[in-house]
Amino acid sequence: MAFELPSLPYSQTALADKGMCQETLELHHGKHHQAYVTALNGFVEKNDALKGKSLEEIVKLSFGKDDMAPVFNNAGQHWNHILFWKALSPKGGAIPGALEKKIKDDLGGVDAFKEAFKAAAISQFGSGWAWLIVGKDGKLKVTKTPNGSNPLATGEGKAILGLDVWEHSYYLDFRNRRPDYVTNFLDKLANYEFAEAELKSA
Ligand code: MN3
Repeated sequence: MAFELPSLPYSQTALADKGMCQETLELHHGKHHQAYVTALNGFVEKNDALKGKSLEEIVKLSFGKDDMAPVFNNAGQHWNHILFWKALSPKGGAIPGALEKKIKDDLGGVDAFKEAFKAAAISQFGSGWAWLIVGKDGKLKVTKTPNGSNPLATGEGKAILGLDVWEHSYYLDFRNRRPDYVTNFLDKLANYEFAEAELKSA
């Protein structure tokens, strides 16, 4: 069974007045994410060790292996984007009560969380991702990873929110202004309802 591009959980125009235009979603979902899926399927087709494995299994087994780097990059990016589309919402930005309390307890409050997330997203040199995760100790933590890597691969914890900081994710809407893209995500686009549901099932 080949991997497939998941449908967006909203229309391609749904985020336009929230700072992510139709053309960004057309290219990012329809071209970039699709390319990772197509490449991954090509590797699975040629490698019996990957056949029948879940996406999570392929991410974990290919992580940190030089000869598997192209497999990892595409499997990681497929996994990352599946989470990313769910982490955006036309009704984003509002933090529900249980998640807000957890943020206050573990990260010192919403303002401190947003500052930490911005710092991670902005300081990721080149391409990569910023994450809100539930760590091994059960506490929320803000982290970042380069390129196609993620907290599943590194074993840091369970990602409940992720932000793509590759230039293809923000250049049409924010040009070179990554900090504005990150702030816009945290205040207007982030699907904290999804994050809270993932927190509860962690
Ligand atoms: Mn991307």
